[in-house]
Amino acid sequence: MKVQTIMADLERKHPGESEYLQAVQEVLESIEEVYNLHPEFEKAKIVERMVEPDRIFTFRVTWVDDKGEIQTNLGYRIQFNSAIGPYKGGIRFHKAVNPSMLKFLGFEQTFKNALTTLPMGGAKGGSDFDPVGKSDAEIMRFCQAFMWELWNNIGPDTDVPAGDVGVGGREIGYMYGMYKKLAREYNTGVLTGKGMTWGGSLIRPEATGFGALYFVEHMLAKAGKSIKGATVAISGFGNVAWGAATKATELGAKVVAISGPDGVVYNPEGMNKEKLDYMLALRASNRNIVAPFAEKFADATFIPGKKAWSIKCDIALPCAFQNELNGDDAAELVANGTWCAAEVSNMGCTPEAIATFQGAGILFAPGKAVNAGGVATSGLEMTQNAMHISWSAAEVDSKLHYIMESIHAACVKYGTQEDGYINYVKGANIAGFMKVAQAMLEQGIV
Ligand code: 2IT
Repeated sequence: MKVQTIMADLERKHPGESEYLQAVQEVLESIEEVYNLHPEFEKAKIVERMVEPDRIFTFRVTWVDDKGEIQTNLGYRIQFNSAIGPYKGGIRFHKAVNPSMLKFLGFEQTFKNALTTLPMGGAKGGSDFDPVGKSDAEIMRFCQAFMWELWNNIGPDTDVPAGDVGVGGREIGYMYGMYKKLAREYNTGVLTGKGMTWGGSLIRPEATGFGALYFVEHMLAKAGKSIKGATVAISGFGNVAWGAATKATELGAKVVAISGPDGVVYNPEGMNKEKLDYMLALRASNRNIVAPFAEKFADATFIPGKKAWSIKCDIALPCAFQNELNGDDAAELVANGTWCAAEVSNMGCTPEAIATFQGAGILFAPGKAVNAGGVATSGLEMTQNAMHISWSAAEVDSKLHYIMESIHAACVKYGTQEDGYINYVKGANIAGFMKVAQAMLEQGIV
């Protein structure tokens, strides 16, 4: 396998799909060496088959807004790879959603899910529907219209969607309600991230952020460092940012920044319960601005137009969107003394940013390892649904701990370089790839 040849072919077939091509290139560069040691992979054309989704559903979603006007959006579900389990992955509602974005996310999801130790394939879905400023009734009508199209292509053993950017517990509720009506079955396992009274799992809302911090703890311990007393800059202020901020604070770190599309909140005193609760209220307000945080808390300052990476910190945690931390941001962080960066968002860092962090020899770990606790806990939700039981929060949390520890160990196993530096990007990509490739090989040409 030659990365350049495969990439040239993909660029020709999928011109302009920049996020998708970026995600594929990163994985191929990581695995090239190992792959070429396995002629059986080459013979079965594993890479050529793995880079293309199994199938893509594209559909029109028409709904009526509060003014009585008819709105039309595009909906997608990308079933990427089912070698190790049913398709599994979130649904993103964001105005910039397009096939390239969802293909990158579905591709990443395949390897991430393989890392979780659980049997889940990779998928992603979403819509260019923009939830910002929409009323609750509009959100409900949109979710219902979206599910009306999707319901027949998903199922507890087929494809199990969940939340992502713009899709939280409320949206999953509206989608599940419509699914149940159309399917005429109480198939709780068809979606994850459900409410606690109807099949949801304790700890799922916290899992992505908590799991990320468990991973960071392992990474720091391996490097002989501790999170206690460290300053942490977090981008975003949604569910994932909230989970990360909550656990970081609990572990004794000081969260000195959160951010939104409007700018960054500098929060030198760190978080407390009231501030963490307010983050959730701010997100639920659906306005997508973080500035009100600094109006409410006198010790915090809002800096318009700036990113979280302009704030001096020990640990940087991108928790918002892909490519939100670029090469210049990474250089600024390194110059300000940052010694650890972990992607909590999917592909939160550009390739230039990753090269800058790794070049500076600081700790860096990729989203598909760091944020895998979210989908892993979705997997635990599926297990509970299949068994018709609910585990306690302590039980789910202990399983999440074990999973994050396993993912960290897999990264170390495959990513430790001769000079001792742990290349977590390479480690995560190789570990995820080997599992999926082996399964594809054993299942023949399908
Ligand atoms: O990116 C992700 O891993 C998610 N949005 C969660 C997917 C899931 O199925 O829980």
